Amino acid sequence: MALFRLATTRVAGTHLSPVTAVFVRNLSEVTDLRDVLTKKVPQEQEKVKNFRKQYGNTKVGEVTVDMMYGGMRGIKGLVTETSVLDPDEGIRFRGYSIPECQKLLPKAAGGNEPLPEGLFWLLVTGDVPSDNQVKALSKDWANRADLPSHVVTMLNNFPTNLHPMSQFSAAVTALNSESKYAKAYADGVHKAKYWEYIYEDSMDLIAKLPVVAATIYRNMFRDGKGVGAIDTNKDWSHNFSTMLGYDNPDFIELMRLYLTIHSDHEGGNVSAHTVHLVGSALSDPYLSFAAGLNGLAGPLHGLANQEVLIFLTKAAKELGGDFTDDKLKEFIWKTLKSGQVVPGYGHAVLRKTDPRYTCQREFSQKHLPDDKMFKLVSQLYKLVPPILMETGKVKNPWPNVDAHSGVILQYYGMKEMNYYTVLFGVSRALGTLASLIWDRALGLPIERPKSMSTEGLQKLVGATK
Ligand code: AMX
Repeated sequence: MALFRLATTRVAGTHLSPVTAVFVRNLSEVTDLRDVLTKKVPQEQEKVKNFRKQYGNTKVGEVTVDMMYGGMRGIKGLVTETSVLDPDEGIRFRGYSIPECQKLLPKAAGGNEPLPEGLFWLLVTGDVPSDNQVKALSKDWANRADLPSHVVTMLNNFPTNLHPMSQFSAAVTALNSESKYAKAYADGVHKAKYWEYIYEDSMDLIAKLPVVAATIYRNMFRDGKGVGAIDTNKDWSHNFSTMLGYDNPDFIELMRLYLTIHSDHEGGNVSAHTVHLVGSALSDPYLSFAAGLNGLAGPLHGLANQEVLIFLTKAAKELGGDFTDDKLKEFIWKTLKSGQVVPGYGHAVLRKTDPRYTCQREFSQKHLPDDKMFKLVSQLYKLVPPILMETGKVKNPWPNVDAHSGVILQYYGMKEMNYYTVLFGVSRALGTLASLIWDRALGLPIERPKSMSTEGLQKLVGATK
């Protein structure tokens, strides 16, 4: 259906346009993501309003005492539009599985992997974007990538023994000097307009993250002489790879895949939930995302990719290259008996092999089939699950995303394992910020679940002491 839209004067962002009449045939031809959202937001607001009016008091589940002590597993307590995680099937981004995204999302010229720009468009709008829409997004991000000088100075002054994730989160926090949302809030903007500023901040932040991340990498592991200029004709992952100092086209393809698959895993995981929670206090996207990064930096969450490489390196050292099944089994049992987890295995929701693991395995089978470390990862895939099952307590013995990513990065020369979670963080911005835009568009309130003391809970359930 043809639609006649009167573009209003932009209130946020750098590109203030005059009031102009724009003829738009359908949304698939609109290359400005904000224009698409401007059309979609009122429709979604209406949908949610009507749904809540009709079903607002309908019960969706029960809460047990164990759930309260058990990390709130299984409690349906959040609404996240961007993706849903099925325990058996894995993640679906706006309804699309990873193989479907690999097939449907636009690729770079000559490339096979999806561009993360396309995934972001999908997460924000629910629509698979066209090539032109993705190209426009690449350009938009490239044009927003500059860092303020105080953040560059800050990054250059960090001691090299400060973990890259701490540097990353601190720099993102300091970037909030650029927040258009914080400024608009201070100026008394109407709450109906919050999402527009959250959108602008999110776009700016996503654009700047690779520059921050690459600066950390260069400072810590290379000569620290800057990351070079952004090429506005290149995609986000290409520019990021170049800034990191990697120009192998296969590495760039890996980055496109990596930054796509690590982006989102519905709303309850630590990083996504944290960004949502902090954002609900109307903290700006820089502060909210930095908080999420601090959660991602935990070893049970995003730091697991670093932990996996430490685990593999330790195994290689202790076994002296003697990777017989028996020796490896012994090593796994030793790890478990010393009270440690096998990193890269298990999941709070998933109950099968993580499709994010599977697609990295397929990438490796194509690009590095003979790599020694890849073979070790494959051998562990065979050996770890039966052992974890034998413990009788691990609910999901299968590998997650982090079991695989490190060995591929090693193969291309990125051997600095304590840096890996930063890559995860760059990607995680796509999902968490797409959600944050919708949180404000839907006017979700400050988050405040009820907590109880053990005593209160005992009274509530009528427990005899
Ligand atoms: N190795 C050893 N023990 C494990 C285990 C593993 N990989 N996974 C689970 N367990 C243990 C738990 O520690 C728990 O032990 P406890 O009863 O003595 O406390 C028991 O099995 C039951 O746990 P669960 O219900 O199966 O898992 P969970 O939902 O509590 O935790 C997770 C999920 C991911 C934290 C856990 O599987 C784990 O620690 N895995 C290793 C770390 C890892 O790979 N994290 C990355 C996850 C993906 C991501 O967020 N990036």
